[in-house]
Amino acid sequence: MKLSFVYVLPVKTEFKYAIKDELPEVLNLAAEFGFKGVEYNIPNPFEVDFERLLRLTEDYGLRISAISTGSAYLEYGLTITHPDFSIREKALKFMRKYIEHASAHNSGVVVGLIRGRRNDRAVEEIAESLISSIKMLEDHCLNYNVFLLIEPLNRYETDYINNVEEALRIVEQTGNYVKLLLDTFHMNIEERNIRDAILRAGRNIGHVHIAENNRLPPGLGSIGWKNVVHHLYRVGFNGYLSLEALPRPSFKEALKQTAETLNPIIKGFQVEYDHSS
Ligand SMILES: [Mn+2]
Repeated sequence: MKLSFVYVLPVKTEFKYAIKDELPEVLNLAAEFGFKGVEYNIPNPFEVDFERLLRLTEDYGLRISAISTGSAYLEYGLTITHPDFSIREKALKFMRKYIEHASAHNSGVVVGLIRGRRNDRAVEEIAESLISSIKMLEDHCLNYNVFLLIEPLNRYETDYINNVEEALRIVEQTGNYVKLLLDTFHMNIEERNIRDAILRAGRNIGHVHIAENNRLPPGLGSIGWKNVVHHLYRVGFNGYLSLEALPRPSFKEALKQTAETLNPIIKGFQVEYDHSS
């Protein structure tokens, strides 16, 4: 298992500005703390100088662990289940571009908020819409060797797919290019317990977001990280644990805090489970 962190690229800020000032410093620090990946949350995949981003990331010895898409929903209101077909088409166009970007390191594209909200629709109706949109992306995923990552989100953030069980139903009806993204913060709210949720998701886990029960970085809350890492290894997961926490007391401190909490735990289990490193 490897550490990663989510980095949200700015929407309206000059991209050059962000790259010049903050990002290299963050990448450098993360690499120093033993992180191996970075997950970019990209508001508009057509407006990002992706080649440059990729080169910069690789310059620091890091890989792109996933591409997250929540800001395309927050910024443009795009969803792949939107009742307005033209908006849905635009969201799918964004998804195809995200998939192309994610192919740089054969990682995954997150299907979180971009899957849309149920609102007054029946569950069956939105499920049908989501499944058909996902199937429209199947060829692109297979051609580019990229996964789609369905992320259950807690009830306060969405009214559709709140837990592992609901996400598994989508995987069952699509294919093995669709995996689960488990987020410890959301699991802590929605699952009976995190261990059982991990065991239930099993081989379908493609990516993991890590944060405490209070959204702080690991070590500043009450989640049992040894338990989490152990059960992820038990089901054969050997991918990224990607930090998605509040940047408190600061982004840099959050990276350090995460590394200090998780590096020893991962190392402890590596001898037993991780034969890839
Ligand atoms: Mn998440």
